Amino acid sequence: MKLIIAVIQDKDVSRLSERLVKESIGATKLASTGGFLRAGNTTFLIGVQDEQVDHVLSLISQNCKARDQLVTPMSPLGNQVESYVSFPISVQIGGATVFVVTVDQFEQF
Ligand code: 2BA
Repeated sequence: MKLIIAVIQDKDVSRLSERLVKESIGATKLASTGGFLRAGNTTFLIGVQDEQVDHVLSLISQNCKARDQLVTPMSPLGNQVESYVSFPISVQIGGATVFVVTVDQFEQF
């Protein structure tokens, strides 16, 4: 058995959720926050049999798309701690960041 941990942009969550429910694939959604952008995203925990992994990965890739987002990080100006200049940069947020890990044991009580 595998646990698929997928960090998904909020905009893609309902489409992916609907697809997983439609295919009777169990999933848990956790509200999460990206460490870089500090914006909300959603982390799916999806427990599946080994032979289902490729199918679930294809559902994720079909339902999640990469987007460019303008962000305005604050950068220090010179040596003056209180002076900052901000300039927008474009960051591409992937369709999904996915980890597949082996599950040693699975129980439901
Ligand atoms: P964030 O950490 O908010 O990152 C959003 C996007 O910002 C990233 O998209 C990447 O394109 C960019 N980015 C991240 N760190 C950067 C840096 N130090 N310098 C410049 N640009 C940077 P993705 O790579 O598609 O990641 C989307 C979200 O997936 C991340 O949101 C984070 O929540 C999660 N994630 C990405 N890599 C991860 C990892 N190795 N471990 C755990 N979660 C991860």
